[in-house]
Amino acid sequence: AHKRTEVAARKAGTPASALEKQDGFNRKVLSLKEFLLNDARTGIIAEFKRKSPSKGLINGTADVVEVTSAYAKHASGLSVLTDENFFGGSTADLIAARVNQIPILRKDFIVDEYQILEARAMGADVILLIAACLTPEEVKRLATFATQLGLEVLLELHDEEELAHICDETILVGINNRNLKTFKVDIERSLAMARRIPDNRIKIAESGISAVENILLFRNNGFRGFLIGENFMKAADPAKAFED
Ligand code: IGP
Repeated sequence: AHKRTEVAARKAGTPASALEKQDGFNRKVLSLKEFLLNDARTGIIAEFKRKSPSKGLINGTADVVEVTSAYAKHASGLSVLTDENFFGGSTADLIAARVNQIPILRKDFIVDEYQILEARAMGADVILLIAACLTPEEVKRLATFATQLGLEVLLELHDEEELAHICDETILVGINNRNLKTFKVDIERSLAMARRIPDNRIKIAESGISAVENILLFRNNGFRGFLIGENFMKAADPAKAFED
């Protein structure tokens, strides 16, 4: 509900027709799917996240261009938080990260087509749809809209009941290891759930990944992508943390 109010306010300031004239619309979209399937890269989607509801302030001083440029050398994609309220993110952060030539996920709570137009305008390649926030019909509608704009869609699941949210347009399926209500991370649960996702989807493990062993375990269970935020961001120098 909070998101809808926020979106309505921005819509009143900048109508959709004005967004469509912005630079991002002329950009060629980079495919996260293709980058994830390219074995010359790590499969890691490195996330720029300043703070979070579960951890509070993670890194207040990190420079978005410096950090994402270091990530981009080895990562398969970037994820940039644009939600300001809970995660301290901004559109400016994503626009700054756009200096990198790898796919960028707009990390936010998307509930309205307008936010997808914004994502395209600011230069994102992929949007996130969170099953826990949307009905299967809403996922279908928003994913179709995003696909028509040339964007890819990452559908985030946590519970088995949410498998019904998968649709033709959601080729990228993320499983959040973290329960959004209790903040508890449970990797075994994600591995069990992954077995129920159709083989023609690219599986991405999200949250709480802090060791190479975690990545190998996910990889051995058919995952192609590994979304990592805090583990790098909490370091004094996140750019160096990724290189190590
Ligand atoms: C990254 P972590 O534990 O590596 O910082 O997690 C990412 O998975 C997490 O930030 C996330 C998220 C979300 C944030 C997963 N789903 C939905 C905001 C909204």
